[in-house]
Amino acid sequence: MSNDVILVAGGGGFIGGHLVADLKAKGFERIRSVDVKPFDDWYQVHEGVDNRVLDLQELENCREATRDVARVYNLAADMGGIGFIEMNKALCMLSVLINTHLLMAAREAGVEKFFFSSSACVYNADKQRDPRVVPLKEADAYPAMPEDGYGWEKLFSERMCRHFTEDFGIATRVARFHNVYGPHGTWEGGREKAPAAICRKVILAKVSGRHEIEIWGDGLQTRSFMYIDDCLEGVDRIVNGEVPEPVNLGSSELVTINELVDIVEEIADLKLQRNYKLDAPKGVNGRNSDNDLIREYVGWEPSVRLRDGMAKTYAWIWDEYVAKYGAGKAATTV
Ligand code: GKE
Repeated sequence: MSNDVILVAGGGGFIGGHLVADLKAKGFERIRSVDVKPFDDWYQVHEGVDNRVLDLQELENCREATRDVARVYNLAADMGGIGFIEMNKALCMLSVLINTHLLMAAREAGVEKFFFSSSACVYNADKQRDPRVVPLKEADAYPAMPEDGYGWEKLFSERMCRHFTEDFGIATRVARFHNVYGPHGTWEGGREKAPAAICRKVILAKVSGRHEIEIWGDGLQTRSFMYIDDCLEGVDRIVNGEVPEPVNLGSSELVTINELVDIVEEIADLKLQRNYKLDAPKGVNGRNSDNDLIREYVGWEPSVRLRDGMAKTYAWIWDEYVAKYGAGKAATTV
C-alpha cells in the first residue's frame, strides 16, 4: 500500500486532520488531503502531504482528487453539532453530492477500498426517546426514521456504498461515528458539539469571573462521546478488517449532559450556576452505542475514559481560547 496514493477527503476538518497525521505516523508516504476550506481554515495542515483545496461536491474535482488513488477515506461533510444540523438541513443533505461523486470517481479510477464516515444520526428516532436508552444496535437504523436532514443523507450514502460494492465490486467500509471529540476540533462559531461547547463555556466563566453556564435542554439527556484516538484506531481496524456492513464506532460510556458538565467543572476546578435553555436544540433524549458487532468483527471497542479525553480536550481549548481572546477577556460567542 505505501506506494499507492491515499485520499483523505475532508482532510482540513477535525477527524480528517487527525487521520492524515495517523496515516503519516504509520509510514504512508503518498497521502492526498483535500478540503473545500481555504488552507488558513484547516484545523491541521501536515507537511509532506499533497494538500489541495477542492470542492468535492463537483464530480470533476472528485476525479482530480482520486487520480492514482488506491484508497479513499471520506470524512468530508458539511456538518456540526446539533445546533448546526437542526438549523441547516439542506446544507447537510447536500453532502450527498460529495459521497456520490466520490464513489463515481473512485469507480472510474479503480479505487480498491472506500471508507465512508456515517453517523449515529442514522438511527430510528423511536429508539432514542428515553434518556435511559437501550444501546443502539446496527439493525435499529431500520425501519428508517433518522435525524431529519443530516441523518437521511448519511443513511442514503451508506446505502450508496452498499450498492457500489454489490454492483461494481468496490470494497466499501462504513462506520457510524458516535459524537467524536478531542483537540483540533471546532469549539466556537456554531458548529461545535457539546464536549467542546461545554469546555468553552466553562473557560469563559473562569476567565470572566461570571460563574454561570448555559446548558441546552434540561441536562438530563444522555450521550456517549468518543475520543479522537479511539476513532482513529476504530477506523484503521474497520478499513483493514472484514467488516461487510455498517458498524457502530462509539464509546459505550453513557453520561447525562449534566455529568459531562460535572467532569469539565472538575477539570477546571470550578462550580457554576447552571441555567437550562429548554428551547435550545436538543436532538434525541438518549443515545448510546451497542458495541457487540464491532467487537465481533474486529475484536476491539473504544476504551478511552471520558474524564481522560476531556482533560486533554479542555487543555487544548484553553490554549486556543487564551491565544485568541487572552486570559482576561470574554469570548464574543457563547
Ligand atoms: N452543541 C451543544 N452546545 N450542545 C449542547 C450544549 C451546547 O452548548 N449544551 C447542551 N448541549 C446538549 C445538546 O442539546 C444535545 O442534547 C447534547 O448536548 C449533544 O449535543 P451535540 O454534541 O451538539 O450533538 P448530538 O449528540 O445531539 O448530535 C451529534 O451526533 C453525532 C453522532 O452521534 C450530531 O450533531 C452529529 O454531529 C454527529 O453525527
